[in-house]
Amino acid sequence: MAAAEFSGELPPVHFPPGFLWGAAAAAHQVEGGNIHNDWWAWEQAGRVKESSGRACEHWTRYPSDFDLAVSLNHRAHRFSVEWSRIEPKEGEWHDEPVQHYVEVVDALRKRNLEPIVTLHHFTTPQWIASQGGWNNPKIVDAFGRYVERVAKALKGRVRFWATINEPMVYVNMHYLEGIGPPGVRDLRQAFRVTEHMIQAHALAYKILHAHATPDMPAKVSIAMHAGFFVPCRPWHPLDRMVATLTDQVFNVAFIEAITEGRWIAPGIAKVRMPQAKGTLDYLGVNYYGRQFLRAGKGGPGQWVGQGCNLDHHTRQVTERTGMGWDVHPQTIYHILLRWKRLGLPMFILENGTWMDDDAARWRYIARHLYAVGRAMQAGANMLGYCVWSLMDNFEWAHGFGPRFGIIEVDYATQERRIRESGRKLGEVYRTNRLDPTP
Ligand code: IFM
Repeated sequence: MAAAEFSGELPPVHFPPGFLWGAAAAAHQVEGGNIHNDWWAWEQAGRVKESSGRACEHWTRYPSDFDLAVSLNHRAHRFSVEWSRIEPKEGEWHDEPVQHYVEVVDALRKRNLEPIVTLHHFTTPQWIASQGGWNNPKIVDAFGRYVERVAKALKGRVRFWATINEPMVYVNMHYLEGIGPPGVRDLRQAFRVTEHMIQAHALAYKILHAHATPDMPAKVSIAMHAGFFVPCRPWHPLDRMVATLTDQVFNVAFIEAITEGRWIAPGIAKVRMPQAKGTLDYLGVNYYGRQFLRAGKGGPGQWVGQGCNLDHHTRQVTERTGMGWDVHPQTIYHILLRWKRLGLPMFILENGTWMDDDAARWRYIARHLYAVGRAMQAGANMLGYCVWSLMDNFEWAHGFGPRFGIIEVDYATQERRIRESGRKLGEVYRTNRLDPTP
């Protein structure tokens, strides 16, 4: 889709009635007091500049936070369950947090918000992290036991599940870049962790389906971070090769494993993984921006080649977010048309930005959403759209500086203030209609 297709002369896009409009968040980023996971231990060890601490106190404030979402015409909400609250020590199961999440789901349903439940969003209980975490094959069954508890407790209450949030970002961040626990930079471990995540997803899929009920059939996916890798020097064959290979490992391999039951093992040889075949009911897509890659000695943080800080891309990269990420709404259109070939419905489980200027945030959201609408006109079967995020929150290694919320949080007082971007998005959610934004 060419940039001109975003011009003001274009017609509005319309979304179907029942489209699941919402926002997303994750336990450790908003709840506060998640003291039994590896991120907490990492924070306490001073490996990041700020600790998640009380975060947004969403653990207790969720009812009023959901009221705000309703006031903005939301119809869905994505949140994650914190494994380390339910099993803070190996084999020591706590019912109270399980009951809490049942109440969270009931609070959503009472407000006509469709719950979308993530089971792993970057945090892992410290007890298993200290035994090697996702690098230890034992984690697959351990994860299964936890999922079993959650599935039983939420039986008949939840339709949409995301087993693992952005598995490949998790692997990148924690096992290649080393900016999250355990802070490893090792390609071999990165592959092993990926393999365990595929197995854990497949097991969770079976458990969630076993607990589904006829009136609440399970729809299970991962939340896939849809990377879009661009050769830094488009004319350079090695840069092109690096971009293609990274796409293969980052985007294609996990999806092929959970649809076809084939996985690229260390050494890039295909191996069969029959238990994972067909374990995807819809595709959850997270999209933020493109990444530019170039040939060079593969360093920590990349599967192959090197990342590029975009500084010299003054022509291709016309706008950047507060995180320094590229802004390129057309890409979400191409991504959706690419994955349409799976023949599955898709759901944007995350899209949004941190911009100092809220008008720029709205422009980012509106342009991406418009591209989603155009993709739907071109045949992409979309279930809904969740903006990241309902409110400002703890952005992992970056602490509380980045503000992704459509609702501002004053961390000193825990006051919430709806941003203008949130109100404008709420109007789209109410009317199912969006005009193009130049
Ligand atoms: O905050 C994160 C989230 O946890 C996973 N997806 C990307 C977001 C913004 O960086």
